[in-house]
Amino acid sequence: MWHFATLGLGGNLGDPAAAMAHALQRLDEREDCRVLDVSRLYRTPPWGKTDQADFYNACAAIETRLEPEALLFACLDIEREMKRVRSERWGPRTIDIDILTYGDIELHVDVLTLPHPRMTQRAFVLLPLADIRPDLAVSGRSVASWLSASDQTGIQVANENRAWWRG
Ligand code: PH2
Ligand code: MG
Ligand code: MG
Repeated sequence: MWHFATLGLGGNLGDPAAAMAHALQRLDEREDCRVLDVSRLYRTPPWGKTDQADFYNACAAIETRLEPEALLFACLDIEREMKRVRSERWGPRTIDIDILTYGDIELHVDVLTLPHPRMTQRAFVLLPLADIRPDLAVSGRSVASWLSASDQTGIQVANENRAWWRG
């Protein structure tokens, strides 16, 4: 049984675009995950903790046979394998892979909350997600509708070729 999910990727240390591309390729290589669509690549001002380098962000739509927690662990495995560096919450990191939505599941367990609890406020998530799934319903509104209510100040397209992540 294949399930539809969306992912948010980001990073602001080292070569984040290369790290995100590598992470998406690793997921796509798995026999239980298929990358369907990837957004454009964005350069975004840091959110939460503002005295750090700009981030690169993107979103992906995938199909997976993994259950939500197993998908999370697959993402964390890729982060670990890439020797993710993270110093503090909301601080600089080489790679971050977050599950944004999984089907229309609402889940609250210690390791994972779905939909991602802050995604409806963050333009650095909504803008790339609207590239690929503007009509996706999240917490009662479409991605496009959440996006129109969000603050997109300072966000730039860094690569408009949607194949940026392919090797
Ligand atoms: N991720 C964070 C904290 N702040 N800011 C931007 N622009 N992009 C991110 O991906 C990001 C952030 C924690 O995951
Ligand atoms: Mg995150
Ligand atoms: Mg994360």
